[in-house]
Amino acid sequence: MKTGFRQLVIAGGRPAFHETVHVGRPNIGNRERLSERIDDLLNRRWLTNNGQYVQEFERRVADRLGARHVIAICNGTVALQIAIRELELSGEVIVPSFTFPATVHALQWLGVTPVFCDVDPRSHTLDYRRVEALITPRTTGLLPVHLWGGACDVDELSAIASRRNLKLLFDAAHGFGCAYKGRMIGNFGNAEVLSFHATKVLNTFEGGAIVTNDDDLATRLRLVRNVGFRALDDVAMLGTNGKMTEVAAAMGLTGLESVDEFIAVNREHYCQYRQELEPLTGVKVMSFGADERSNYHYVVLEIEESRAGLSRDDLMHVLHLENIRARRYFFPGCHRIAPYRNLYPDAGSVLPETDRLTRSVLCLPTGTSLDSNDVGAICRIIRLAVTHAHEVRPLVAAQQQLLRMTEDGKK
Ligand code: T4K
Repeated sequence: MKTGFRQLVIAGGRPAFHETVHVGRPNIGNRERLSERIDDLLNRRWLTNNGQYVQEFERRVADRLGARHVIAICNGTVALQIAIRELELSGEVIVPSFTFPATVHALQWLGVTPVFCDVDPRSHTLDYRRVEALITPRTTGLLPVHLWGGACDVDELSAIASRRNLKLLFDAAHGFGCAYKGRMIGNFGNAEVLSFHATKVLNTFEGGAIVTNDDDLATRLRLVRNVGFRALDDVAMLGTNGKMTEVAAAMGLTGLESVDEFIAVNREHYCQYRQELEPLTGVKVMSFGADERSNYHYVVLEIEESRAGLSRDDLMHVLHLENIRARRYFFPGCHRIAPYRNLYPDAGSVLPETDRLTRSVLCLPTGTSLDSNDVGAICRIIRLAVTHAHEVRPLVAAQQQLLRMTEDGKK
């Protein structure tokens, strides 16, 4: 247990963790149940193409969300692409830059121009107050992102979409098990897209789903997912292969049986982080709104450099030395990555909040692979780093300079 500054690796100590601690290690449910399901699907020799586990998974997710249709897809990115296409989004779509690149890539992939909008400082989600100024005659929709286990300003965004006759697609990759004003995420807009990637609260190894209460849309989505096939030798429309496999659905069904425990563990870790880090100046654990029910998927720190005495990147450096792989999602912001930084070089001028967050946000490890001792150890390291910020900063700067010189020497 680290009790003094000199025990930190940055000051010459030994790493707190022998094995790397990650932000998003997979939550794994009952292995025996999973093995039984895998044996069963192997025995039946039915591995994909809308098999019985996929159908059961879709039913169970729909029941949990109280939604009419859940269309399971091979991953969240392809689910976004299929939904964007079937909602006939074209021209321009308003989207945050403060998101995982997949959100924006899905638009660009289909030839739709992403128009970056700034985010709300509290929720980090699309700032509805800035949306209308970005609407042009070419705008066909909004693509807000429910982030971290919180929700967007759903009511305001829905009102804008209906007033301006725009489609509304939510990226709900982080949103499984969350609710907004008592209604489960999955039920808003024209459709919502979930991710079941390995790092998500509920995982299917890789996976995703489109959730909608629109019957016609759901019918088309099912056809598109299956290369447009309506029946044997009968292709009804242009499609792609977005099918979820049976083994993925087996993992999802098994995870669903334990997902409330996963969320409970996340919540405990979140509360512990908040309690232990609250006294620190310039360090804030992001909170969720009173209207929301969270899955506490991500623990998000905001470091205010001028008050904390050290930057987000200084703190990340300290944590990485301790084998704690804290992540600076979504650095540097989509508007600063390829191809957008060249396509839209001026986008940053209207994204001050996004730029602030990409400099100040740090995601901390959580999930069922950690226990409260691990969380306590991480908090102690953060506390030692912040309370000794004036000593940490020059040490980080010196190490980084050494690293740069070594790298230059290699060139
Ligand atoms: N929209 C949003 C808002 C999203 O956040 C995402 C994905 C999407 C759309 C697209 O959905 P998918 O197409 O992915 O279904 C990770 C995830 O790969 C990605 O799914 C997620 N968002 C994003 C926020 O995080 P990376 O590049 O940080 O992944 P990676 O490989 O560094 O994994 C994160 C941590 O988890 C690592 O520190 C290692 C650990 N890990 C990872 C895997 C895969 C494990 O311990 N075991 C594993 O099996 O993107």
